[in-house]
Amino acid sequence: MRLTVGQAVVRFLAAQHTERDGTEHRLIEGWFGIFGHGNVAGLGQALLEAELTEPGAAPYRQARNEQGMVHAAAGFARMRNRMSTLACTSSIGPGATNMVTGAALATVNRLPVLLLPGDVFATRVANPVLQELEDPRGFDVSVNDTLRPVSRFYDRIWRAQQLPSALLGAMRVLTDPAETGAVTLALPQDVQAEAYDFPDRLFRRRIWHVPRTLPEPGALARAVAVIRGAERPLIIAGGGVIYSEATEALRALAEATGIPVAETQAGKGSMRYDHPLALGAVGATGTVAANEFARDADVVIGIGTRWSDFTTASRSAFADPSVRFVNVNIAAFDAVKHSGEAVVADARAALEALLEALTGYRTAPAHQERARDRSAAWDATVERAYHLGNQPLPAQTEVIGAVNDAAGPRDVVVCAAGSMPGDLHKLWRTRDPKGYHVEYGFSCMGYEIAGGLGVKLAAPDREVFVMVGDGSYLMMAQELVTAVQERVKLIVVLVQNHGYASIGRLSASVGAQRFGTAYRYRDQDGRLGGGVLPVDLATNAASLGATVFRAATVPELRDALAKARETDGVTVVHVDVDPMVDAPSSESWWDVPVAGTSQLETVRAAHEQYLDGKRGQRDYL
Ligand SMILES: Cc1ncc(C[n+]2csc(CCOP(=O)(O)OP(=O)(O)O)c2C)c(N)n1
Ligand SMILES: [Mg+2]
Repeated sequence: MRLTVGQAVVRFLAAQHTERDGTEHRLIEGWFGIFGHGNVAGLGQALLEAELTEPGAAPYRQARNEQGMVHAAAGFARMRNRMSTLACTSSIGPGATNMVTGAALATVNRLPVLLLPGDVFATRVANPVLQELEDPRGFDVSVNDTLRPVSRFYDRIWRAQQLPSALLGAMRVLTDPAETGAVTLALPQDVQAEAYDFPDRLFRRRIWHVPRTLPEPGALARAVAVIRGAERPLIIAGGGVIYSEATEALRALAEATGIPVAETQAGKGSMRYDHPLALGAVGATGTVAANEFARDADVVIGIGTRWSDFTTASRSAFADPSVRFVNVNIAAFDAVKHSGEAVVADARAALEALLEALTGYRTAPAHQERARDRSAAWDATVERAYHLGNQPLPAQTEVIGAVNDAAGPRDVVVCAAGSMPGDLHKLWRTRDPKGYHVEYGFSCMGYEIAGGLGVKLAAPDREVFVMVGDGSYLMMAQELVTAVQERVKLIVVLVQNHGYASIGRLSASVGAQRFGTAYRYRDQDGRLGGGVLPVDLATNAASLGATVFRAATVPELRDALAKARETDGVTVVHVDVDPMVDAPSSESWWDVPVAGTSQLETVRAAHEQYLDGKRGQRDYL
């Protein structure tokens, strides 16, 4: 079949599917793209042709920023448990490098996204082309090489003949649960437009089977032996539980064995918040309940977690000197962490195998009663935080409470950076495995709205509440326009506290006096300590086409959220909060090194405290 490389890519991707448990999905459900000379005549032309001749085969959407479109694809893929994603095409140069942050986010979070940046001429007949960075050391280097370290698969198609093997290699990585992340195929702009006789077989319908890899019997037996010897075991559920649709299997195992469950950021929602064995969030942004169980645990069973520093409280959370780990993970890389008994397997398959192999094992009733007791006590803490009655401005925890009350059981909360992810991790009452979507692998300011757009595209039947701070909003709000254009319904809760409250708090904790973290005018003394800036983000959102409600009090906020539910399109609910009111403490720690010497007393005091914290840090070897 004679096609351009661009046309071949579009046709090939439309024929790719995934399958798990007998259900098929389209792998690439659609496209985002921003056109420039690097892709307008190649993929741009091909997408037009597809839209005109085969509607639905390759639905195309505009974006406003290439980073934003990759975030949307990542949000989409996460919402679909990695069975489907979106393709993103960019021009060359800045269009391509704008995708680097999005690619890193996807790879850190192990979310499949397919990136198709344009690239410089393969023929080099007129180089340097516009936006080409010339490297005197070699002409095969381009800015797209910056995507290489943040991609799990990267190839550049210098010749049309290379396309079939590159496409097949890309699909394998996209659909492999252990390897997935950003996948990049760089497409030189002349090659994109070049016609070539591709074999028809390339375009046949293909199904990529996503395996439920079974645990190796020896590994399972070793893990079971460790668990059977445990008196105070704790399960830590990570994102793998949710991606593998293993939440029912997890509940069954917890109930059969009486092992309580704590959750990472990506794993939140693995258990309903009100299950008697659910301890909620663990680690630096955890609940006091989960952190108490973590401190005492003799065996910690991680399922689908990569043990980030937030989860382990920088390796201080698990304090029993002889604590042992069991790690169920599809990626061997994660399964061997903390010298754990490694069970390299699909989470659901492993949980089902553990359920059978642990027959007869049960924790002491006191262990289960303590779990019920501590999680009930934490929920009372949450209830108080939801209804603080702070004056004159509401506390952020009250905003979270109002949004939680406004959200139905299946609705989704989306967030990524600032002080809200930690507060949500502790306080959000999750009732559905897909109801909590906080990107905290990369914690990327600017993910919120773009990612929320992807979430809503993936789950149009759920209400999506995007919670975004003023700092993140100012970094990337432009995909609001994409949502307006596509008539996507989004409810954005814009939490204004005039600066980086989270980093202000962190700065104070390292003795750095909130330096450079508030949005303030420069004062007479030359420092950023003047008045609050006259920034009106509600008007900004309205100017982008959103319906805007301003809420000054919690009752007004609740009212605005109810109205937002009834409003089509994009709604932004703007609320001012008091940045100085903290969420309830996690009674935990996070390792952020403090200056070892300073003329400032605040720093010297913080350093003493830091050394104190370091004493609780372990190596889990
Ligand atoms: C792209 C990016 N740059 C910097 C940071 C570091 N950072 C984390 S939170 C934060 C401030 C976020 O401000 P805002 O959205 O207003 O939330 P708040 O802290 O006020 O709750 C910064 C600068 C980041 N996470 N991402
Ligand atoms: Mg802020």
